[in-house]
Amino acid sequence: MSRKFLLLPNFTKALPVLLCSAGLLLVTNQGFAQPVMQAGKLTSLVRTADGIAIETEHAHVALTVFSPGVIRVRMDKKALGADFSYAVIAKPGKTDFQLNELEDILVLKTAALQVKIQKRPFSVRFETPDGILINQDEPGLSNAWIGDEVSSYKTLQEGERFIGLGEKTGNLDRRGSAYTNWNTDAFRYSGETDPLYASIPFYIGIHHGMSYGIFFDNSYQTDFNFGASNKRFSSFSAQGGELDYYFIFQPRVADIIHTYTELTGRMPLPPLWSLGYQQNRWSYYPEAEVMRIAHTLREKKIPADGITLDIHYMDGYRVFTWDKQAFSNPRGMVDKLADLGFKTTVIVDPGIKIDPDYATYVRGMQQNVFLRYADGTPYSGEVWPGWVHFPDFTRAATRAWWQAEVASYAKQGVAGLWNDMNEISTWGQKTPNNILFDYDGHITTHKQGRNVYALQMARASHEGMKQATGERPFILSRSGYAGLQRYAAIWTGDNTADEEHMLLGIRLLNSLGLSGMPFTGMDIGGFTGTPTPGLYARWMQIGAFTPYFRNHAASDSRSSEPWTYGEDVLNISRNYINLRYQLIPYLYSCFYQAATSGMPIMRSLAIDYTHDEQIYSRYYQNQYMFGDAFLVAPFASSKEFGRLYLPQGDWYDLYSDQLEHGRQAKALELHLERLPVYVKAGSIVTTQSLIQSTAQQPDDTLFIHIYHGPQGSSVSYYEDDGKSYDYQNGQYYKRQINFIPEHREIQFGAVEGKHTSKFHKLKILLHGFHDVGSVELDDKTLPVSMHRAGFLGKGDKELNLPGVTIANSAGKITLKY
Ligand code: NBV
Repeated sequence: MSRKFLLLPNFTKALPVLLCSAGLLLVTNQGFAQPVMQAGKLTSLVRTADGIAIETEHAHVALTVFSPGVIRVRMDKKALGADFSYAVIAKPGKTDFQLNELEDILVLKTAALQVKIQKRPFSVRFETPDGILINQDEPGLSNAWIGDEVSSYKTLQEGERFIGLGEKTGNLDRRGSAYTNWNTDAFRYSGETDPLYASIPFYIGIHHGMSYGIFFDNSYQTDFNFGASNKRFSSFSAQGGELDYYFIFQPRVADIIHTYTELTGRMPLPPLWSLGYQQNRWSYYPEAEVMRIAHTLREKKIPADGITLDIHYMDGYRVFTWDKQAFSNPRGMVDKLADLGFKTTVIVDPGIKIDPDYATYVRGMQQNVFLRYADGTPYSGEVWPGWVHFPDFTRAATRAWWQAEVASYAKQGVAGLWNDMNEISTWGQKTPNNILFDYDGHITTHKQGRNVYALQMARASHEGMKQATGERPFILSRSGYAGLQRYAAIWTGDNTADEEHMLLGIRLLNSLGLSGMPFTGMDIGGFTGTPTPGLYARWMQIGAFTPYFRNHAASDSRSSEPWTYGEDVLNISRNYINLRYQLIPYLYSCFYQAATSGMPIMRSLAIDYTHDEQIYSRYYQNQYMFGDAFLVAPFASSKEFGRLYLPQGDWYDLYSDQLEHGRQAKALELHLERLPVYVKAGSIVTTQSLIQSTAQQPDDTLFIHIYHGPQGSSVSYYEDDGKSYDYQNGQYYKRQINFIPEHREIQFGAVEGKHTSKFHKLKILLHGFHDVGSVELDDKTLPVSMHRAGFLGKGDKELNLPGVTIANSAGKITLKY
């Protein structure tokens, strides 16, 4: 269908003109032609099983009630297409709603919100059940098309803030900024670069003590404007496809993330080893070098779980092959690493070398797996191996081929697949738009396919490893789209060794966490460039408080293992890696929480302290919670003083147990050996004895640190075998631990699940409790003795804490103090 728009140089002076071959031009009140087309007046409506179908003068609309707090809005100029999404896995639940038609508006009401649909012209307004405005289409602009580009314009609310949108540079509060989603290999990106590698078109708006989420499920290039260059609206637009968004209204930001991850899925439990320290380099080779790194980590008593092989392990960068000279016996090497307690992860790039002697390529051609132009010729792009074809991962048969190829790695004992260059990245960085993507039977072009390419590659990698090993795979991806959390962890690509980049990395991870991706990491130490020893040390400390703890460096950087920056830096790095390994019981329970609720592990303060305006300030926006208990305050290593903000509540200095009151800013004297970390009063933190890798059993005592505070807290402590899917059949160990200060009680709920805990004893350590001489367990009185404990082990100023050790029995345990 051809459309002709007459673009007039000066609309207001123009004569009324209507040039319209397809009825797509509007005539405004003033009578001039409009190249921006809105839906126009509502012409009909039908109540459907789960919402309303609406026709307007120029659009087809469907509103679906997913749940009381989730309304999906779909709109197109043409009849709505097949309902297909790579991101959304939920189906609308049976939800009660009322529909009232009034003269000018339709009111759709659920238990959580009401949607007022204005009829003339059509526009949507979301309100609380008692009529408080949450979000509305900006009157006069509403939802509109400019050619194929579709946009929704929302009235900017007074004081409105915007957070999330995945891997985006800039500030925590995105007000005043605009962003594009178009997966890009952003080598050496800066603090302003946009777009980066991954697209997650989901954000959270905050105003007047409320918060809501909008997930715009459209994989074309999308653009988000949060009041940049205008003060009238926030908006989201796509270069094609439908306006298809989910409006989420929940009381708290955490609930919005919970709901968003109900829609797009949650991270499955990862293998335990992937929570350990990962040593990377572009590239460790040959085998002798890999083994030297592994042995040195062990000799220097630097705990670690993973060694990663970058592109040089391959034969001429051909994925699924090994360089026979450098790695004559891959299985043998992987086994030797396993004996030392290491898991091996290998990099895989999507580009398959065009080489008739390369079996993967040959099978790919036979099975017709590659992306093609409309004339049937496979697309060739140039990347590491030379000219390559790219698998069309949006096609089921291609994913099946990839899964079969991936099995070769599983056979060699490889445990992790690192999916790189999957934006798609090529030399020239301009993948042609006329390449066709299967899009699982909804054939489309690169324009719609690009942003979901990495998501589908991660899916195939995940399924392939899962099938081949029967165990939980570890997949790391550079690029992605909403829903990536179901298949992979993500890291923030090629960062730079400077202080600002380290802090930017924290905001990127926090933003990813707000956007449903809990398993995140960055190249600790910086990918390009050389960090100062101080920066390296500070970054390693922060790395210990990130979900995926990976040290990495580019091929032309100096090596970046913890021992390469001198003895002091080695000690600092080791101290914090040790701390990380002691925190594994706590951390694994955080991962369990992420897997079951979507709650990220690294949490922007905007999650728990949403309406405290201080946390958005430039000074404090990098602070974050690591799980429920720890507040991490990252500062550039070059600084001697820092400004800290402690939000509401009381806080303990992790190292000294000194109590600080919240809702106050503080000047901090900074020391390189200490990353400022605080523990929220009332918290429960579980730790274990130091181990050198998760393959090693800790001592049989689980330490339970209780931090006194008026609110107390409740946590789900979780364990399983850390590798298989048996937990899905009840082989897990879970119990609730409650600290109830008003009853002076610490309770352990009865154990759920059939797995046996690693720990036979529980040592309860009391922080900030005064005058506790004994505790009561059942009818017995147990004396409390003093225990030396310190989070940084030897050399740290150790704390002297009252504590008691009891048997870890499976029934309910109540301790009274
Ligand atoms: O495979 C080499 C690198 C890798 O080390 C890095 O982590 C990726 O982000 N890869 C990019 C390709 C080349 C980057 C210049």
